[in-house]
Amino acid sequence: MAGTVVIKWGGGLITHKDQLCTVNLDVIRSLAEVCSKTSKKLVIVHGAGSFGHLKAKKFRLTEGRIPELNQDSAVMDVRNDMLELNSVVVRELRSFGLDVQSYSPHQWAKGTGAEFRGELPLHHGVTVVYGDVVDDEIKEFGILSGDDLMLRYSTEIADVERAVFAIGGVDGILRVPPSKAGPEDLIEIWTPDMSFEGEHSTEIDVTGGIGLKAARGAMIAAKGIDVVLINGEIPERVLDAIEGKSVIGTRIESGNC
Ligand code: IP8
Repeated sequence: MAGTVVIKWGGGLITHKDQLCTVNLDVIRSLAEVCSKTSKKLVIVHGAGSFGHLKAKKFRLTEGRIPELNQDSAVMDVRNDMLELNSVVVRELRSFGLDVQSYSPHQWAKGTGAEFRGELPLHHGVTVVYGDVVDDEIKEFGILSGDDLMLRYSTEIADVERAVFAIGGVDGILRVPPSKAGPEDLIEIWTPDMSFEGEHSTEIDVTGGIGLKAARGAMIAAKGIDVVLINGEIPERVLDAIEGKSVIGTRIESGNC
């Protein structure tokens, strides 16, 4: 039987990141089509992009409850916005005939970061989860990143063959910021002792951008799971990465840590 591949659809890939709650439907459709072409069992983790980060940033939701801010409606809004993005992802996957079940983290996960609590839900077909606003025992609520879901799914469920991070706009981890990079700046094999100058739009992102992906990727690789980071805008690369074929992108290794 085919093994499982855990794949992240980055939020910057599937949404227009600077326009509030705007999906990139062409990309979602092309990713959904790719997913219908593999016999691997899939767990899809999608990011938030403009459906999560902008409002979460404005109302400082990563910090948890701040009494002087009125955050309750923002918590509800971001959860609802994420449900809307998730419904597009699920609809497009189903339109290619896939048997999909999605599980909203605010209903089953508690706490944020790599150590969040909750039993990982799994469907016998395609499982979908996503970065979300979750309850937190200390902060009351917080932002659980899809990158932490990637870590836990890739290392805790059975038969995982590899983890794939599909991101937007770049071919992998680059030595210099994307705006200054040429093809020679792609890091083909990355280990945590290597530095890179990823562009992280802290004015938009509330989670860790490419740095968090690299860090979580290394933690996954440390458990013996192959990890690759690829440009999700190129469908052939996404399929090759899922199938474990050689592909343009960055392989993440754990190094000596
Ligand atoms: O885009 C963030 O998830 P990520 C989730 O996977 C929210 O880091 C709601 C901002």
